[in-house]
Amino acid sequence: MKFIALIVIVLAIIAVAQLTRIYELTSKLRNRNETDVDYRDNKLNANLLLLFGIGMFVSYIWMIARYGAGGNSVAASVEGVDYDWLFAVNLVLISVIFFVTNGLLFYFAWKYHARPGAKAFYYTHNTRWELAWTAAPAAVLSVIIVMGLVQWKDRTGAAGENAVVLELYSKQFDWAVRYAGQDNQLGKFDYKLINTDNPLGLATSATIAARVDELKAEIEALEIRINDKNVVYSVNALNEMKNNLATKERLYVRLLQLQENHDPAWDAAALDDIVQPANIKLVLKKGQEYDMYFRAQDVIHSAFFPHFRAQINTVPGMVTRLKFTPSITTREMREKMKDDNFNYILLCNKICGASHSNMKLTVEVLEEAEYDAWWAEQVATKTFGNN
Ligand SMILES: [Cu+2]
Repeated sequence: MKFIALIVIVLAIIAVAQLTRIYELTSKLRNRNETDVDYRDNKLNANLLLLFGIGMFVSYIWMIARYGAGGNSVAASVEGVDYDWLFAVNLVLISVIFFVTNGLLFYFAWKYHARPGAKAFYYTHNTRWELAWTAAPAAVLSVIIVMGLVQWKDRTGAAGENAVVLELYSKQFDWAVRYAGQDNQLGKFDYKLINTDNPLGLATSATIAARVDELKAEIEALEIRINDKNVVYSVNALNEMKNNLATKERLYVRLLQLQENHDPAWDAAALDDIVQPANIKLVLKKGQEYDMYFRAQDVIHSAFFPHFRAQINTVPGMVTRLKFTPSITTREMREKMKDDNFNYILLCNKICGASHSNMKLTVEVLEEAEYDAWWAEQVATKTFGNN
């Protein structure tokens, strides 16, 4: 099918080229220069331009009617309703300006096409008009930007007292979730502590000690290999091992500093955190405000919750945050959309590598009672901090 379409396109291009050639030859036969433009050509072009303009308006209206003016579902968060309102204001404004300016553009091009004997009116400029069409858009844009900033401040500003804290940890190519536990406080972390037992690098006296031991063992093993007189290494292999050793030794010094500066009183906040490894799901409670913190391990990702109308970049080396309040449970949304398989999702919205398109997490919004049951189960089966 695609191949046939391609052939049709190629043939159409050849046909147009041939037609142009024929046109040039007939012009020559009629002793007429093909670069001459006469009244008939102008009129034809003016009519075609008007037709194109009308076609563009019709397709715009058709697309809005067919696909809707914005998102593909109702907003599923309290804040999303405000977002949709702002989006609608923008769309109405843009549409009105689009129809007025483009309507005039195509109409004038049609009405004032060149005619025999008609001479163009020479008009250089009008300061008053130029001022007007610079100031008016600037004023309108300022209003839109301020309205956007007000919403941005609301979405990223301080969360309410009862907001539940959680963390989303992004890396190529998945999302892990950390719930703050009973104290609603996320424990400290440090990237140097990341290993298979501690994928989010949580900092407790135990994880730091374990990592110090682990790194010490790695350094010793590497030293033994480098000094092994029974093996002859190539210069490259030896250099690589030495570089690797130097890196590990630097890291070791930093870890000892971390250990020295760590206050064991901080452990409690981390020990009750519930860490869920990548690709499980994010479970939220309806009507609960969430204060979400985001981290990235490798490159910049972007946390995008399309149904909650929320998005924020996740950046290596810094913590970003966002808040929203889910207002519709997954079950209610399935009924609304008449789709039993519907699920809310968290997507990565920053092209972050080869498998970027797979980087998503299911989000489930539950009623309070269901959520409490789920939460009790998580607390009972949690592994981090219990060993
Ligand atoms: Cu990503």
